[in-house]
Formats: sequence, C-alpha cells, structure tokens
Amino acid sequence: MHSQQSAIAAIATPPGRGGVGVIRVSGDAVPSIAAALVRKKLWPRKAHLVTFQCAGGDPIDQGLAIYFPAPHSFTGEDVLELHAHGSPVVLDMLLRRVLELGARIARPGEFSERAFLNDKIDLAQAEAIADLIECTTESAARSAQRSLQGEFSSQINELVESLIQLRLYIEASIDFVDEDIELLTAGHIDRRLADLLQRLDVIRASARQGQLLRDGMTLVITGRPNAGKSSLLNRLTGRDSAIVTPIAGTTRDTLKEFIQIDGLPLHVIDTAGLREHSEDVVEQEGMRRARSEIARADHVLLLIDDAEPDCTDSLLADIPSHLPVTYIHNKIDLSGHSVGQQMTAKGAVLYLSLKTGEGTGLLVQHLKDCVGYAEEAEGVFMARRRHLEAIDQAMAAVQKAVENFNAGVLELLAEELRLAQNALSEITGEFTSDDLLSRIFADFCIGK
Ligand SMILES: Nc1nc2c(ncn2[C@@H]2O[C@H](COP(=O)(O)OP(=O)(O)OP(=O)(O)O)[C@@H](O)[C@H]2O)c(=O)[nH]1
Ligand SMILES: [Mg+2]
Repeated sequence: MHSQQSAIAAIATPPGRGGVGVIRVSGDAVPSIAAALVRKKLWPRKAHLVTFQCAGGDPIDQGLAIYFPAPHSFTGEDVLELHAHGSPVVLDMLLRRVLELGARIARPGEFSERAFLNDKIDLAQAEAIADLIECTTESAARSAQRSLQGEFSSQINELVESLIQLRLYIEASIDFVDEDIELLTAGHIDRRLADLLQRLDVIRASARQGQLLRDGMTLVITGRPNAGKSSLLNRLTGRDSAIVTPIAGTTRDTLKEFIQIDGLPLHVIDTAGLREHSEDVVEQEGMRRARSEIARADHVLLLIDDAEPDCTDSLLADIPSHLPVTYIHNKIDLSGHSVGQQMTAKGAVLYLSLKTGEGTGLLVQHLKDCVGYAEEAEGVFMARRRHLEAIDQAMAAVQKAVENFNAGVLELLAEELRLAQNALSEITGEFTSDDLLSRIFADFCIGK
C-alpha cells in the first residue's frame, strides 16, 4: 500500500486567468511544506484562510489551504490543496515556492497514478477521470461519471469472481480424474459457461456504447465529383462549412467537422470527388488525401447522383471491403425517385435530396441505427477501445472453454478460463503491465 513518496506538485486549474487557481501537492513532505508555507496549523479537511509566504516571510497571496492527511485523500497520500487567485503569475510564484520546499513537478496523470497505486481507484476509474474531463457531450459526461463511481468495474469484478469460482471447481475436479464426469455434471459447468458468455455479451454492448460516446465515429463522405458531398457535410453541420458549386471538382482539400447527433459525437470528413483520370496536380493530391481518409474511416457515406447511378462501381475499389458503406442516392428532386431506404446485401441504400432536405431525417436515423446508438440508454458507462478488446479476448477464451468442455479436455478448459480472467483483470488494472500503465497515465494532463 502506501510507501514513502516524494512530494509532487502541479497547477490543477487550466492555464489562463480566472477567479481562483488551484495548486495540488501530494506526498510525504506535505506537512512540512504546509508548515513553512502558511505557518499555521491546518486541521484535516478544513478550509483555512491563510497567507502563502515566501522564504523571507513576504506574502505571495492570500487564499485557502486544505490539508487531507493520508490515507483519506484523492491519492491516498498526504495532500495539500492551495486555492489562490487565478493569475498565472501568482500561481507560478506559489508553485515555485512549493518546489523550493521540496516538491517536484508532477508528471501528467501522476496524481491519478498514485491514487491507483494506493488502491484508491482502479484503472478503469482512473481512465474515467480523464474521460470525464475530456468529454464533449452530456451523455458522455454521465457515462464517465458512472464508470468513475465504479459501476463498470464492479460488473467486471463480478465476472472475474464467477470465473474464479468456476476455475476452482474445475481445478478441483482435475484432481479426481475418475469422477470427472459426475463432478462436472453436478457443477452445471455448461450452464455456468453459457451464463458467463451471456453476461459478457451484455457488458460488451454497454461498453461499446460508452466507447462510441467517448471516441465518436469517423464518417468519410466520398463519391464522384459533383455528387453532393459538400452539400451533405453542410446539411449535417447545419451551416455553410464547405463550398458548394455546380463545378465538378470544387472540393480539393479534406474538410473535417465535429458534430453531434442527439449526443452521438461524429467526425464528418468531406473529401475531393474521385474520378479515374485527372491531369490537374491539385485534384490528384485531393484524391490522394480522400483515399487516405477513407482508409481511416469507421463508416463511408458514398454519395451517388441519382441521375447517373451506374458510374460509381469503380469507386468501390477505393473502399476497404470491411468498411460499412451507406449508399446515398442524392438529387431525387431531379431524378423523380421517391424518398426511401432499402437494406441490401452490400449495405443500406438511401434516396434523398440534399437540396430540398427530403429524406435527410432518414439519414440521421440511419447513422444512429448503424452504430447501435441508443439515446439515453440506461446504464451505459464510459469505456475505451482497450476495454472492448479485453472483453472480446475474454469472450473468445470462454468460447474456447466451451469447446474444450464439449471435448472433455479439462486442463485446457481451466487454462482458457484463466486467460479470460486475466483479460478482464486488465480492465481494472489488477493484472497489467507497467508499460500499459505508463501509456495510460501519460495521456492525462498535468495536475490530474
Ligand atoms: N438539384 C439538386 N442539386 C443538388 C443536390 N445536392 C447538391 N446539388 C447541387 O450539385 C452541385 C454539386 O454539389 P456539391 O455539394 O458541391 O458536390 P460535391 O460532391 O461536393 O462536388 P465536388 O466537391 O466538386 O466533388 C451543386 O450545384 C449543388 O447545389 C440535390 O439534392 N438536388
Ligand atoms: Mg465538394
């Protein structure tokens, strides 16, 4: 648990001027730093109005000091919070004084890292703090809050507990080889494995929603020149983001916009129209950029002029086959096709007019549907790609365990359950490499 830790300090409020600026200090030297800085006894967890003093006793500023003795603090160590006036100059002077008294500047995420190492929070909760600070929508904030409260972790812990129970049972059975079959039947192993898979599936669905709320989805608009790609971007953003003209080849650069549809964050990218040949070096570069955006997309919106629907087949060569594609037939005001949506083997096909706006509601609903986004979904918690990967690994291991069970290979069954347990334990950080930890905390900002 708590060990001797050098004191770290950082300005915890964002750079710039404000009413109040906060400096946070954590570590064993906190009591001595506090004594020299404020020269007043600080009662635990009480706000004291104090004068922060230089070495010579001159005042730096007047403000509040709050002392949180270990282990009842955010980091689990002695923590001191200094609330001064929110001037970068004052905060710099105050921070320099704290450093002079023996603290060093904290690395990004170091407060949260210490909280994790001292078992105050687990890894998923530490990540939720970063996600809460970085979130861009209210739904994301609510789900980050849920993860921070430990809802995600406790569901993961319950699964880990079930895996442990099952492993214990199976490992005990291995020792009584002759009675294997009866013991396994008595233990309802098959039912328990099926139950595990089902619970993993439920948690995966919630985590997937959370990950969408956190990272959003990247939509790349592509198609022939003049199909209406920039008109689509403008419809989605609700303003004149991109230049729209009847001249084919208007868009040269890629244009990126961030929008939200009912809380679902979307990165929408308009690109240069694709055609087979172009002598124009600017257009060639535009097409090269368009292709590289397509390669990074989560979903492609392929715009088709409904008056010339057949000229897009060769475009598909530029779209990786695993990417979901929505085929949007535009300009139905000219073609006379009616508004509508069809599901086909290649993907959804929509008929709309970006000029009149007919059918754009269908597109918005379609975008939400195809990511499985449910507004106000109950119990969604913030999750990251790495959590989803861990859940997938655990599911794959449990599936293999089922196969081993059916084949009667108990040793392998036990081993797969161990792998599933390890994968899930990576989410909460119970089983994690130092390398992963430093990567996670390095993404935090200073003072967190
Ligand atoms: N009638 C009609 N015209 C449309 C519709 N959507 C777009 N247009 C027109 O089609 C022309 C091309 O639209 P853009 O949005 O610039 O097309 P683009 O695909 O971005 O074209 P490039 O950037 O040149 O590749 C413009 O004159 C638009 O006003 C539509 O639904 N109906
Ligand atoms: Mg354009």
